[in-house]
Amino acid sequence: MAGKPKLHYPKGRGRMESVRWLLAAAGVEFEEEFIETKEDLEKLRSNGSLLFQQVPMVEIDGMKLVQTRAILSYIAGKYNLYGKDLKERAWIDMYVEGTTDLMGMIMYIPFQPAESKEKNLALIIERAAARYFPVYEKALKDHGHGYLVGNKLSWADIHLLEAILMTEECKPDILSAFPLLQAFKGRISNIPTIKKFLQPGSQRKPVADEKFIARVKEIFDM
Ligand code: GSN
Repeated sequence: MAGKPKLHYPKGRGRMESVRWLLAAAGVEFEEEFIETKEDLEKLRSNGSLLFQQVPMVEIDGMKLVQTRAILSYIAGKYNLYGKDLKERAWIDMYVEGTTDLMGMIMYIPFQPAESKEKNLALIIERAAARYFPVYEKALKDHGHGYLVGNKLSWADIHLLEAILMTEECKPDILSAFPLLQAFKGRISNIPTIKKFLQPGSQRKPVADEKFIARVKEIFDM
């Protein structure tokens, strides 16, 4: 029996948070080795653990996986969250790329100059409300199974819930015009593994604070 996956990343959300979400939703226990300093990162680089000298990196099944998308699709495939055929997989990929784009915009806000933050936040809210959430609302309406793809939980649903909660941190009433997304949020949040991850004390990470941003800038020479 292989050991638990081990996640290598700073102690905050960033690109690793979706990996934490996916493992937690799949009911997989995982360990985390936090990169606290530049030296911690250098150590991983110099011992050949990072294919492109970057993190996230996840040790799983004897591999040292990098590239967030590759890590996530391996986990989704392994834990049966990646559709039943190529067509379902393509839909999951499209939905996941949409939520990745939305979450990517949110993730970069703290790293942007103060003067552009307000404008960028307004753009995120506009994009969520006009470009992304209408697509997921319609998908739930047309599909009618309560999930985005197929008739069971997939990576797309888990990623969408993560994106909804992140967007609500920017604008708490963002779902007011999306009744099916509201119901989806309630339903998916109540899946036992996800419910557990949403409770205090889980491995879910909080919104980045000033201290974390400063540390990340130091570690990655930003
Ligand atoms: O998606 C991925 O995992 C890669 N395409 C990008 C990974 C990446 O940019 N990692 C950053 C830290 S996490 N932040 O966004 C990184 O390791 N930066 C240091 C570097 O030398 O690029």
